[in-house]
Amino acid sequence: MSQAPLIYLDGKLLPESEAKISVFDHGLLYGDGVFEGIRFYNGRVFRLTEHLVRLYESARSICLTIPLTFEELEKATLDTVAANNLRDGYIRLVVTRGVGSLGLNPYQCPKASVFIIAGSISLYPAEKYEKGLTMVTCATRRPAPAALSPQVKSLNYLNNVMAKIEAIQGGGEEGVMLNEQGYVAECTGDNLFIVKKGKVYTPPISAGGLDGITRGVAIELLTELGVPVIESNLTRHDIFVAEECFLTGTAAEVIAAVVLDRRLIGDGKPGPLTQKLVAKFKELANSTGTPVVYPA
Ligand code: PXG
Repeated sequence: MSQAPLIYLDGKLLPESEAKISVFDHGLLYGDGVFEGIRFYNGRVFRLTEHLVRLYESARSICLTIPLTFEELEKATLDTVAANNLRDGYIRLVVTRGVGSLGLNPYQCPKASVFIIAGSISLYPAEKYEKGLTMVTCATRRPAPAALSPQVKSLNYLNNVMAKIEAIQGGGEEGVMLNEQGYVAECTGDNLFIVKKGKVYTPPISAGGLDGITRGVAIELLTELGVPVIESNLTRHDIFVAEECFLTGTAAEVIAAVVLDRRLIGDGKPGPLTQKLVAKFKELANSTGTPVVYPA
């Protein structure tokens, strides 16, 4: 990128130095808002419609009105990528509750704010994509759905941040998060899968993980490969005795996980099915998606 990035903020494309949110925005004061992380490859935005549908659903769930139609927001997203002349990268689309008073009542925030950043993200070091991730089981549990639905991709990520701290302090890159019952829910920003005897297992969404879009893509691709995918409750035991383990997420894409709590998973190397899936995912991501229209 040659010039300073342009950020979409409430209808305008602004240089980063001018793209500012008020200290009275409830997105900051209370984590009151929703977001999406979206990738684009080769000038096309991957699964854009699915991400926008999830954003509107998250917003609806917290009674937040996004002040743009679906089509307007889709256009703003594509225009932001085009304005930055990026072919491959990452979009952070954020809707905050907007400016209000010092008091958590969201009904005192007259208008939500929308901002869109198009840039890049690298979640794990490049060598981890070759060798696989080290995971640590976190003592921090995923919140019960009755506390806050895990399907709301809200601006309050402290639960995940605390789990990530535990993972890093424990010598790993990623943390396995359990639900209140002790079943695996997901990782701090990724969904988890294991391979055993030619079948793939992943926790059901009801276990407390986000219904990840990359998770859905992985299930589609595995089904195409003729590999059965079974949604079932998993415990740490299931990961310890698995032949392979991999994680999926927009930022992570598809990545092998080879260690849990200092124990090797399988032979401690990315497994053959994981590698096949990584290749299929790259192929799909680089050849499909909503095209960005770049300025001539
Ligand atoms: N679980 C959680 C809690 C997430 O936040 C996923 C699963 C995977 O979902 P998708 O739809 O992306 O396959 C996520 C999404 C980051 C980052 O900055 C994390 C995500 C997305 C974008 C950026 O770490 N996680």
